[in-house]
Amino acid sequence: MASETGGKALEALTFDERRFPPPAEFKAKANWKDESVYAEAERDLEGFWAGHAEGFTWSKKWERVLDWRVPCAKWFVGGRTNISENCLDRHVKAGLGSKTAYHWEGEPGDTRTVSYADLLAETQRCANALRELGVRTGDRVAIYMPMVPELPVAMLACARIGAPFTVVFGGFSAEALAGRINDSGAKLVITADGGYRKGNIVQLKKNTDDAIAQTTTVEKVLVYRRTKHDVPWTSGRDVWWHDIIPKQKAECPAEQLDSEHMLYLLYTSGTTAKPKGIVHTTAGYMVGTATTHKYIFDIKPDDVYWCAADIGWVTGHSYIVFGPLANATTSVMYEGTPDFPDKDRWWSIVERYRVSILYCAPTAIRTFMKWGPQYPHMHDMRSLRLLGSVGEPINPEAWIWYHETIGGGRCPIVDTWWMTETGMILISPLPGITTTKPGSATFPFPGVRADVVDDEGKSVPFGGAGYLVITSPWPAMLRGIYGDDQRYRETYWSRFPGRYFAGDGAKRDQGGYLWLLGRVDDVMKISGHRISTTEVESALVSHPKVAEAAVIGREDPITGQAIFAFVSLRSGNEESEELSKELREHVVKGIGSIARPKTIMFTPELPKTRSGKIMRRLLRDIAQERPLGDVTTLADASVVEQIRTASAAGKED
Ligand code: 7RM
Repeated sequence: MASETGGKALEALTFDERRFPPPAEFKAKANWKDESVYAEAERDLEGFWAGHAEGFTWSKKWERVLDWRVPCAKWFVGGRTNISENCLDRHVKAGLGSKTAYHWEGEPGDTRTVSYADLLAETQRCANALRELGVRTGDRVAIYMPMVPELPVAMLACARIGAPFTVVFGGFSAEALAGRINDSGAKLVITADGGYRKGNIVQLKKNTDDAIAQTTTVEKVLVYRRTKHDVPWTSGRDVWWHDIIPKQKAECPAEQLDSEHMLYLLYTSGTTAKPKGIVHTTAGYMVGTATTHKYIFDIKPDDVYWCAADIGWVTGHSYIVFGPLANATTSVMYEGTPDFPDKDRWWSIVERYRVSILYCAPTAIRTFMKWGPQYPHMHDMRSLRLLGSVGEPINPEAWIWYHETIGGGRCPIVDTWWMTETGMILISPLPGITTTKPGSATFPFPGVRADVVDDEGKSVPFGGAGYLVITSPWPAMLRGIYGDDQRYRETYWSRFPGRYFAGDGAKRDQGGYLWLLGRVDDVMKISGHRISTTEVESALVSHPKVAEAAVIGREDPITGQAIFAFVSLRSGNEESEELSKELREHVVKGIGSIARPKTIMFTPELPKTRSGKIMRRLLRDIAQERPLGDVTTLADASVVEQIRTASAAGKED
């Protein structure tokens, strides 16, 4: 144990009472080492962000930094720029063409090294091909691809011609893809024959075909060949990547776009069954992701940075693609799972590429803890100098394990809080400045303002808990929900007028440190993936044998939360193991494998209040086998007994 605060005296402290100041050697070289940066940003928030925007290439400089009419923000108003140009051309022009952008590794073990010059050439060819396929500025493109370099290429090519894209995670089902194509009105889908996952092939092309059968807007399908297995083909509509891309010119000047031009849509779960298309625009997103990436991860020219998320989630958009490329970073990109072919795959990658910065989710860390330290210990991981965490609260025990076993006790940990909607990290330590506390995301990034408020919206004094709100606009903030302005206003801006309501509970300790406590709404976090209870419920009740369903997230030691579904059947149907399996697969078909319920409990009735509201608190208590709280508002008290009996009968898998 090598933390500066380490030593015998501290061993008596519980995990979360320990303090980790930045190691002196780290601080000495840190991009930010002086805490005056907080006060400076606070003095002139717009000036602070404008300062960070200066370094980018603009074909027309902005006239005003911010136009804020609650809840509509415009950043760098009047400016014209292109994020693809800023991520690629700018660096190649500066002489970095031969620098590696991605060390890519496929799950089967194949590897590719992609330089900035390669990425620029391929992006320009792809952009020209998109145009040949009829895509114009403003047209939407859906991207449903495995983790191959052609995925960032596709995103950068869309950005280059100003075609907003929506990346759909490869683990989502055909149904889920269809919903996103329909909502966005995409006219092109970019996909692959398949992708590798745990040694199996994910049927991306087949799912795409099944999805398109439920849509009307798609004109062409561009297909990258990854797995080389036979796939269904619609001639006239489907086009192979290798037939159209190589013949394109490797020059395609970047379209100069308004700062507020829509860059992408990313669908995320809210409290209803229909995912929201979160709108992100160009310039503010670029400045926000690049700046947070540079200072939170302390990026240096020779770093090898690895964000182990999937690009299908916002973490991959902001911190595998746009943030790192904007900073000319060398990244590792890995296609597959951590246990293929064996449980040391990640650590083998860290060793072989000399990874210096690793960014991943607590659920991964807890999985590695469960597998045991022998796997990281098989490899030389002394190249690591900084670790990051994202996606859910990290429990202090996992934090300490990460620090000791992965970081060798020498690497600061940045616990980064943010959301699909925020586009960029908003709350995080600065590794050369902040003394961290395991389990706390610490403080808002400079230029970001947050508060913890009570039900009335009053700021909670230090030491108290409440709801997290963001009190000033930030550059990468969402600009709306695609096609649903009303829902945008209601979801984020109506609970505490003028302030952004994140949907997370938070505690602020006496030192002002923020501790995120998880969602306060019906959104679950399963292995860091955001899924709404209503979404799973509606998938369940779409099964002909299901009368009613109630879904809750039950605490889980590895995945944070696990999906627990209470199901009552239509009369005439028998509960059985088989039906339970069938229902699970039904949910997978409707949403994707990430939403497969871990437990299905059949119950004759669901507990409801007299007004007919399902009592979720009670269901949570039952699922977690806690003593039941107040049941006096129940319409039918015998229901609890019935569920208890069902639960005693052991209907879990
Ligand atoms: C990046 C991402 C957002 C929700 C958010 C939180 C939870 C994310 C942390 C965290 C505690 C963290 N986007 N969350 N990061 N909770 N500490 N460091 O996850 O849109 O998919 O989810 O994730 O509840 O509201 S997301």
